[in-house]
Amino acid sequence: MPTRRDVLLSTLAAAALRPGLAFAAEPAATAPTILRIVNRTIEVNGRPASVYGIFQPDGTAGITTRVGERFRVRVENHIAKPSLIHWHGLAPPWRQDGVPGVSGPPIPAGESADYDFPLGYGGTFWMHSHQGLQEQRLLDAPLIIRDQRDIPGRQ
Ligand SMILES: [Cu+2]
Repeated sequence: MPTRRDVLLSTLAAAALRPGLAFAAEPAATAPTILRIVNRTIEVNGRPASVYGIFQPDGTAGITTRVGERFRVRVENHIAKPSLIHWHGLAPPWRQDGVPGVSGPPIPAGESADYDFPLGYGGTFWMHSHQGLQEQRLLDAPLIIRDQRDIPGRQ
């Protein structure tokens, strides 16, 4: 049975062989990936520390997706304060850029916001809050966009 990695690599290989064709079709609508802004406790020097985090419902930190997919995400704010997530390294429409007071208001406690834009390039990025000092309290997570460079033997 092929693994997700096998499927991803074969898809990317097909895209590399047929540049301009593989990602030309409009992808079918899919359910958004849920990202929850949450409180969590970690251990620092043997003592508990209250910090934030960004996790999918299955516990995955942040998101890993690939070029050609849409960035279709719903951010749920599960902390008691307003928050907003900036997609560091991506180039979304400016209203979806996640900078409070610039691209839009923060997400109030208990509410959510939806994001949907195409991913035109790959890379290893991160997502983080631009609200107050939330980033310094670990309100951040990986943001990985795979592309043909993930195919072994290619640069
Ligand atoms: Cu940033």
